[in-house]
This record gives sequence, structure tokens and C-alpha cells, in this order.
Amino acid sequence: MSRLIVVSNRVNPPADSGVGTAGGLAMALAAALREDKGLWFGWSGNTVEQYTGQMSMQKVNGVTVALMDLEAQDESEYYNGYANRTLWPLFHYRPDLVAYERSFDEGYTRVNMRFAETLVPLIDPDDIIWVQDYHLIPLARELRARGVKNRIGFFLHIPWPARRLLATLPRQNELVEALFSYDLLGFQTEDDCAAFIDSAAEDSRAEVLRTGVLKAFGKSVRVKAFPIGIDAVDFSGAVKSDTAETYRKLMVKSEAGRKMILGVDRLDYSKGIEERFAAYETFLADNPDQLAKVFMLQIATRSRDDVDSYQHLRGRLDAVSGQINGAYATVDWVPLRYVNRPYRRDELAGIYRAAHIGLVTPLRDGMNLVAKEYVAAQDPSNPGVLILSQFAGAAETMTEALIVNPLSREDVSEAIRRGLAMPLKERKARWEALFDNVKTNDVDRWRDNFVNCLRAIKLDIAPEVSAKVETVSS
Ligand code: GDG
Repeated sequence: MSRLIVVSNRVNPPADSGVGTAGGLAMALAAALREDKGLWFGWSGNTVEQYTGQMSMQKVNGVTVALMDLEAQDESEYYNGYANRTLWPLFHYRPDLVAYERSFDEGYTRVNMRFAETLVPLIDPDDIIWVQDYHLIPLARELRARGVKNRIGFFLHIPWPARRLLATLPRQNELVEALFSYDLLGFQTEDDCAAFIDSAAEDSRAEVLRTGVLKAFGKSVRVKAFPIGIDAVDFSGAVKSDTAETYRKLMVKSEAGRKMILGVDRLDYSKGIEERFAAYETFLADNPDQLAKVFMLQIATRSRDDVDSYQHLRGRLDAVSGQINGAYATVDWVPLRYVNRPYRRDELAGIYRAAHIGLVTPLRDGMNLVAKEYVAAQDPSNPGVLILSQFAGAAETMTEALIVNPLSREDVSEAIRRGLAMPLKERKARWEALFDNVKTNDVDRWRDNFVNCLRAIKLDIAPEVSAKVETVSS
């Protein structure tokens, strides 16, 4: 079978269950590549004075990786610039935070060319190439320009924005056109697929050849939703570990009979942490009978510290958490525990299990794996309640959660009240349906569905597309 090459911005295969602190993407890819004996290519995270195109090959936690270094200017223009100051806020519906700078755009193109130049010598004719996420949208175009004919797929981990929003991006058509150099485009949800098709059809005059197949710029591409899942087997191992049990007990002890409302996120404005704090404050204000009977634990691990909007957010969260505790704390009760240090995966599993409510309220999120991990960590005989934002991709399938509008303090506050009072029978019924979904639609299924679809593409689509093209030209 053809070899799989995964390309992503950063390459950091986490160790097996328990010890990692990596984000959703890293966990998902490492799990996929360990089984598939593939190659993972990307940026080492290091910068050098001058880019040389050299690469180091090594085995990291059971995965073969090829790493290249970039220049400091690349890091600031491509990574901290176009990827995280332009595309990330725009795709998460925060045009107010978007920076449009020509140098970012140039850095983004330059780095994608560097990725292509360095990767080309590693590609065998039979390989299939799977490119990950918004950092690398133009990569297939650059590979094609260097003669690569292999099947290339792209998966977007974050939402695709509505057409009118995308239209605010200078040269947005170039971005859409670049996506037509792929054979397969994967999105997290049906909603994202529809938004992409809308952008392509309305602004790039793409033609829908048949369901999920678009043609524009003389090329055709298959578009499909592949909702990502967690590594359910690995995670259930973490849940059963001694460390998880130690942490569960530690949390139960520190709860002292109180109910715990838990949030776990990368510290990012898209996760709605400040709005969540505000909703919790409303809950405390509206439910005086609950004071000292509950507390919230928010774990928010720092990320993208070099980007100013993240520094600003950190300051805001420090202030708001301080205000809530200042207003409500008593000598023997702290209503909000706000923690910035990361926890190991197995420690986190124990913390999830001890929580009565999993509060997952992003303002926008491609999927959100925390919602799935929370469900997977619950005790089947006494599960907690998941409260989930309607704007997380996960809400498309996790319909048995209490679905809320994260922008409405009242909505979230009422869901907290309802979740805390929910009878065991209802908690079990909701959890069973959710867990079934998390277990079945796991990361293996996500990988297999995408890779199989990409492998099948020549057989599946090419004849039909060429037939159509012939009809048109004759
Ligand atoms: C992107 C998309 C999409 C968090 N704190 C700790 C820790 N985490 C882990 C969680 C979870 C992961 O980070 C976060 O995953 P999410 O899916 O919630 O969010 P992003 O990092 O923004 O991921 C997202 C995902 O890609 C996959 O496609 O779902 O929408 O934005 O796994 O557990 N892990 C450990 N310690 C922590 O303190 N070990």
C-alpha cells in the first residue's frame, strides 16, 4: 500500500498515553502515523540565521519525522503573522483582531514554498500526501509547481468562515484557488463544507459537478466533512491509570462535598473563557442557594505568547477571575480556581472524571476535543453533564449535551443550574448516547475515512471529471 506523508506546521509526536501535554492535532496525528508507518514532515520549531533547506530525519515516540528549520523572519511573518494574526482570528469570526499586513502574506507564501522545496525530494511516486491546517493552504499549489503529481489531501482543523467574512481578506480568491490544487478537502463539519462551497461558488465561480465535487480554475476537488475524534482507546487507558485515579481522589478530596464545574482549554480567545467566567458570575449572582456548594476549576494552558491579543487575553482573565473571587470568596470557599500550568494527559483524565459539569463554551471551534475527552472520562454509573457551545463543531454530532449559546450569560447560567440538578437517570441516558458516539467516531475512523477517500480519488472522481470536461469542450 502507498505510504502516507503527513505535513503540518509543527511536528511533535507525543509519547504514549499519559505523559503528553500536546494539543488535539498532535495527539491525533501521532496516533494515525504510528499505525500507518508513515512520515511526518514539518517545521522543527527552531529558527536559524539562514534557511538552508536541510532536514533532519529521526524517530520520535515511534513516529518517523523529517524536520526543517526556518528563519526568525519566517516565524514572525508566517507563523505569528499570517497564520495566527490573520487567518486564525478571521476563521474564528474575530475580524476585529485580524492584522492585514503585506509582509505576513509574503512570509506565508515564502514558507509554503520552502516547505515544498524541502519536501519534494522525500516524495515517492506512490505516496499520498496529507496536509494539515491553515498554515499550509498553498502547499499543494507549490508542490504541483514543482512537478508533484501524487494525490494530495488537505484537512482544515478550524472552521471555514462565512463568505462575507472571508471577503474581508485581501486576495481571498488566491486562497480559495490554492485549495483547488488538492484532490480532497476535508472539513470538520457539514456546515464548514457548505461555507466553503458557498465561497467557491459565489466568489470563484466554482461549478458543482456533483454532490461534494467542485470544479474551478480548470481543476476539480472533492469536498467532504470528516469530523475528528479522540484516540478513544488510548484515552480510556489514561482514564484507568493509577495516576488518573490518584488525581480523581485528589480532586474529590479538595471538592469537600462541593460540585465541580470544569473548563479545560488552550488559553485562546476563541475558547470563550472570559465569557464563561462572566456566565459563571451570573450563575453565582442568580443562585445564592448554590454559593459554597459549587466551584469552577478552569485550566487554561498558555499558548502563542508572542501574539499580542493572547497577552491581552491573559491580562483580562487574570483580572476577571480576581474580580469574581474578590466579590464572592469567603474564608473557606474560593468560587473560581484559575490555573495556567499544563497537566499530563492521565492527570487530566482523573480531573475530568471528578467534575460534575464539563463546561465547553468556545465562541468558535473547529471541533473541540475537550468535549469528547470529558465524556470519555466519565464514570458510567454516575456520569457528569456536558454543557457544549452551539458554535463548536462537536455540537453537530454531540446533540445529547446541553447545548448553549456561549455569548448568553443567562443561557449558560441556566444550563449550569440544570446540569447540577439533573437526575441520575437523565445523566446516564445522555452520557450513554454521547459516549457511544465518541467511542465509534474516534481518531482512527477519522484517519481511515480521510485516507481511504484520498486513496480512492483517482478511481472514483477522475473518470467522471474528465468525462464532464470532454462533454463541455465537445
Ligand atoms: C484544534 C482546533 C480541533 C489542554 N490543556 C491541556 C491539554 N489540553 C489538550 C486537551 C485537548 C487539546 O489540548 C485541545 O484540543 P481542542 O480540540 O479543544 O482545541 P485546539 O488545540 O484549538 O485544536 C479544534 C482540534 O484542532 C483537532 O482538530 O478540535 O477545534 O482548534 O486534547 O486535552 N492536554 C494536557 N494537559 C493540559 O493541561 N495533557
